Amino acid sequence: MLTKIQVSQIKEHLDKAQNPVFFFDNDADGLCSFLILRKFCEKGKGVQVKSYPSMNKDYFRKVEELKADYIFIVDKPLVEKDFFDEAEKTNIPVVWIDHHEIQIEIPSFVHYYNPVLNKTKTHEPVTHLCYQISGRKEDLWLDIVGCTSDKFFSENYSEFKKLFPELVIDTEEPFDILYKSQIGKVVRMLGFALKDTTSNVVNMLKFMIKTKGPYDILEEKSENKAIHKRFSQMDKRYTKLLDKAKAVEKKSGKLLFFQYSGDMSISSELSNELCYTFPEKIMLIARVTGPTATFSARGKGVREIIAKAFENIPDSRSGGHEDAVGGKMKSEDLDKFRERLEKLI
Ligand SMILES: [Mn+2]
Repeated sequence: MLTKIQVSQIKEHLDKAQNPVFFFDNDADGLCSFLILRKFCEKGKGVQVKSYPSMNKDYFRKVEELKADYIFIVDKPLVEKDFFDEAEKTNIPVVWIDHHEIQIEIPSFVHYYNPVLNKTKTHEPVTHLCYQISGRKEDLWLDIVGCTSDKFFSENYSEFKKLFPELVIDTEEPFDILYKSQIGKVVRMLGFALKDTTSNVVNMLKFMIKTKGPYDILEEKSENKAIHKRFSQMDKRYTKLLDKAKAVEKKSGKLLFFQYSGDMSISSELSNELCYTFPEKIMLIARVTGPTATFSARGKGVREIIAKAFENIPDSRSGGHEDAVGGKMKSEDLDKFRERLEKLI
């Protein structure tokens, strides 16, 4: 949690801002963080950050385009130094709220908030922090959505359950909520909606700012037609790939190695669900796009395993948490990489 002082400082920043821009990480935790702050202060625009792993300096153009007087960054673990240099040069205050382990030096002019730095070190999703800041009970559902997306069980779940008993299931396991409940479906719908075309995302954000509860998304109406359409399209392709991967699993040992191609990047969603279904296995889901392969890996101690398997594989990169990483490499090295993994596991 944030301290009382931190909460009041962030509120002060929101108050001072006339036209803030909110940069958010491209997942439901990032989105809900933005929405909670936006609904609270009732001003400003949201911009999804698609560059990975760090937010690059090109995003500063958005600040100029929107004539923003305040920059908020939520749930993004890395920001390029050049971006900050621009902000400092133009004297625009930056407020950065995050919950990842700190990987870079944070410029002194940036107002940085991360419960990892507090006396009692915690990692709760940024959505949860934003909900703590706003304290708006009507946004409780967004707290549940953002937390579930980041595999975190919010202590507000029982309160939400009382309000929407038909949307939840009886569990404290975020993955159960994600795959088996209606509020979990909202999380998955928003995750896919963020992968839609830029103009559809812009419309989705406009729509989401006006929403009052989960039924605004679950019940199809003219304003959310695109979200529903995207979900049914992607969910179909997703389920097909998931079934294929499950068939591969039957023939696999400790490692489930699955690769696919296509313009739809859903490796992280696939590896999460496979990891949920086969918790004792190591998952490696790779998407091949021409000369490059991106991948998502899950399983106990997988970060270290990947780092070892990457020795002698040129132009390979990976990063993330102990049990969940993403990365990329040359497609031509995939077979070699797989062999090394088999040996290591
Ligand atoms: Mn997050």
